[in-house]
Amino acid sequence: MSLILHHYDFSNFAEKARLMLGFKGLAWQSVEQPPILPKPKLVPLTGGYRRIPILQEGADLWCDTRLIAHELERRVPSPTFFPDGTRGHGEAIAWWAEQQFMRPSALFVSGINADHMPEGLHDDRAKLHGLPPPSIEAVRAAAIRNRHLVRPQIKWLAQMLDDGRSYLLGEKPCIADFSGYHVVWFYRGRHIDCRAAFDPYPKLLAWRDRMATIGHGTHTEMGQDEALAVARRASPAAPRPSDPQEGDPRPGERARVRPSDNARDWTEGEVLFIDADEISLLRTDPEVGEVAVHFPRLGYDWRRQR
Ligand SMILES: N[C@@H](CCC(=O)N[C@@H](CS)C(=O)NCC(=O)O)C(=O)O
Repeated sequence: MSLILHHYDFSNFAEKARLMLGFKGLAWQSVEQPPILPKPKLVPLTGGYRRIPILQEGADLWCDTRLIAHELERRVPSPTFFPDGTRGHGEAIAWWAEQQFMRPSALFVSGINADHMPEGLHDDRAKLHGLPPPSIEAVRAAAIRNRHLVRPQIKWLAQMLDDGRSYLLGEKPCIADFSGYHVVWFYRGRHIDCRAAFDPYPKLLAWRDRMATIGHGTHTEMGQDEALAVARRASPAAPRPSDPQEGDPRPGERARVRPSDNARDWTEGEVLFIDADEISLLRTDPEVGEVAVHFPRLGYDWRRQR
């Protein structure tokens, strides 16, 4: 297994992936990608998909940390992200954390740090969500509005730990912990640190520190060109048997996929694998040849390509 993670330091979703790799005790190769477009050494691999992190092995690319979690689980079942009795709760809490708790947290932290974020980041993120470039005043004002959206959600997270349990759903970490943790992690280490938001909740702080000790596993640096060369030298792995759902495109048909939350750019290709949880497209790029790009179904749209 030779896993490559495309990421950048301050990406919280990347922090989730790094911690998941650490939890599974994996060694991986680290490819640093830019936090804003253009991403000329990433897009040849994924087509239109530009988000971070991406997991690569040879000529296979997994988009989205939900799918990355399942892929890592398939390879290294123990320790599991889904201890007995936690699966439904774990996935649902993860979905809440990443779909409801994350965006106001990002707007709050970036708003507080409006004057100190990397050049071009506010414009890039607005564009990512289909919005015009915001004024610095609008970014600052968003902090205040979103403070009121994050407060009750921080409290929910703290309340999950009220009875003294070590992790959100018991004595072992599960997928909910990884998904809640990276949102909390995002509050740290900016020009203006926002971690004081958690100060009223000592059990939450102890949980956060417990999660941090999982670490990132062992990794070595790899250049962007080398990752492209790895893909070029390899062929996509043989897919598992597909299980198309009603109305789904069949393997061999052409389709396109993109995140369903305002993302503009589609990844296009031939369906290689499809079931209720995943859709994989085979695409050919002049720089890397044939690659398989894997997406989760939840949170992503697809269309048939005529
Ligand atoms: N649902 C995705 C979300 C990934 C995501 O939004 N990542 C952010 C960075 S934390 C991103 O890529 N933002 C745009 C960019 O970096 O170009 C996942 O779980 O991987």
